[in-house]
Amino acid sequence: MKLSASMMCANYLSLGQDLEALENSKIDYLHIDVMDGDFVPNFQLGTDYVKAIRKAVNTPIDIHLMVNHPENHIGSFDLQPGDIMSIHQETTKHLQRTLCLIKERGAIASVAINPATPINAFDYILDDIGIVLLMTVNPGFAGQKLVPQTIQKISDTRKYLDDKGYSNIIIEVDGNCSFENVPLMSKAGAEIFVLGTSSIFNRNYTIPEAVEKLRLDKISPEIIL
Ligand code: S6P
Ligand code: MG
Repeated sequence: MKLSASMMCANYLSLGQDLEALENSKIDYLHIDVMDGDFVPNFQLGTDYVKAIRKAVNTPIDIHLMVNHPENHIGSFDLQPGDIMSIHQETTKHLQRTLCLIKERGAIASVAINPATPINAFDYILDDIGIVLLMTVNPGFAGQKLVPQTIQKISDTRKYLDDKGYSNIIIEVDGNCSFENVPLMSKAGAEIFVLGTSSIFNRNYTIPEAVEKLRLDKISPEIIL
């Protein structure tokens, strides 16, 4: 299980403290949502934000581009080996070409799809990606409720990938990854979880408490067995 902190849910007024807590809690990725007010009805983080975060911490960065025509913007981002960059299948006519641009920059290329986009969107690009990002809410906002049928979609995707011989491709999930939903998503086959207001940026827990709870809740079924 890998944990990716959704930075649009961090406290902007004490960002340094949140970053320190995330690094001390050994969070695996910092998830940076980039929104263009066009593909999604919201504006969020940009290229300077990525640069600033990069200077502050060593944690790999997981950039989620929710922008139309991502092919025009890959070069604007500070990408390092080990980072993830996800682009939405719905946003480009040049999916395979754009994935190659990401790989050329040394990052792990990933394709994201909305809850209603069928998983055959991944056909013919499986050699070009390391990760698929399944949206478990409609993209644009934090604090939304899970689209319930996406749990089945996670299982269907795992089977689809395995049947095609791509067991190496990892499933990341984004949206309402709560303490209750993460074990269900994990059981269905998800391995990277984007964590926002439902868990690590939840007022009832500190960041280290939430991270510990997520890791324990995930392993507790095995302990019981
Ligand atoms: C949503 C965005 C996400 C959210 C995250 C928030 O469009 O891509 O990364 O920031 O899902 O988490 P939560 O727990 O508030 O749903
Ligand atoms: Mg996201």
